[in-house]
Amino acid sequence: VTQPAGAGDLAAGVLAGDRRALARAVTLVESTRDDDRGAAVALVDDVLDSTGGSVRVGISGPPGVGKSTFIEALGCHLVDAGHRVAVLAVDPSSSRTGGSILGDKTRMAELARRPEAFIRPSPSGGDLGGVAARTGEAVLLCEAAGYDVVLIETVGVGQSEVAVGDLVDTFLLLVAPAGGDELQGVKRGIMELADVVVVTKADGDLLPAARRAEADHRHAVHFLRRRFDAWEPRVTSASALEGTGIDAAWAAVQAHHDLLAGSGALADLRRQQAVAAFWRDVERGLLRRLRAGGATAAVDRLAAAVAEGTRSPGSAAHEALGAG
Ligand SMILES: Nc1nc2c(ncn2[C@@H]2O[C@H](COP(=O)(O)OP(=O)(O)OP(=O)(O)O)[C@@H](O)[C@H]2O)c(=O)[nH]1
Ligand SMILES: [Mg+2]
Repeated sequence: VTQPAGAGDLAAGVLAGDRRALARAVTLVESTRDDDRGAAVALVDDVLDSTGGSVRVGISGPPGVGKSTFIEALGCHLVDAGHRVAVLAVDPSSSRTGGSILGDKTRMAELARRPEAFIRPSPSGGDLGGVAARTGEAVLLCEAAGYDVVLIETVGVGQSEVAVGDLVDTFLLLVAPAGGDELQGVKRGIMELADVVVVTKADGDLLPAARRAEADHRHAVHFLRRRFDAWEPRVTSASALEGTGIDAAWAAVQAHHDLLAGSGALADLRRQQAVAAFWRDVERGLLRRLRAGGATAAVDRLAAAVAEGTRSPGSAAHEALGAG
């Protein structure tokens, strides 16, 4: 593999824990330009021996539930405890709005000021699968730079939680202080991804509702499928505004992580995730290759024939792959 000049310097900067080098490295792996890809993968390979040393946590929840405020409070709590914390985002809407999940950086202003924290908005553009793949590489770069906690934020819309679940050790779901019918609003499939459930805004007038929601969710998770047989999801509540329950939420994450690490399940999980990421990249790459070059027009004609009903999807795909 030939590397452009400076790639080795970038790897050295990342390994030295230099935040500016890390930021440039993440920009490189997020680049959608084909000619950046070689340098990006060479960079990740260069630092690969120094990866794997973080607690990887996915944090999700519906819009407005308090994700940004919670991550700010948790991040500061962890930095105070001596951790180095990276916050990344997978934003399913970024391709639509051009915006970013962490665009409201004002909500994380305090964490952003800490030298022990690295906050990275979601890459804009591209499909969710591509964004998640590049976020997986950003996780490795953060680990190589010495961050021992990586938090990946995503808005709860369905697919994005599944994509983040493929990247993390522990999945933390934030839910609103509401029970009863509104509990039904949290999709069962999403609840089944959660290792830790935290009811937000457990303060002031909302405190009784938060306590009820905590009990309701504790009851509910008992009957759901689990991500790991040996771990029954833990339910807690917290107020990011008052700073209460943040330590308990982290203790639950830590307990889950310790259990996985101690049993060998963590190594298995990460191996499976890495192999799955490989196949997803291969699939996406094959699709891109098929659409590029001279095959585009032929493939488009086949798609049109399927739309008109003159070809079956399977027959058209068979020919498209031959043409690719
Ligand atoms: N009472 C109370 N309000 C909170 C708490 N945490 C967040 N909020 C409020 O809830 C609103 C949404 O908070 P955010 O942290 O922006 O929520 P989010 O989930 O990041 O929102 P999106 O990024 O828009 O999906 C804000 O008005 C916060 O002030 C809390 O612990 N207690
Ligand atoms: Mg937010």
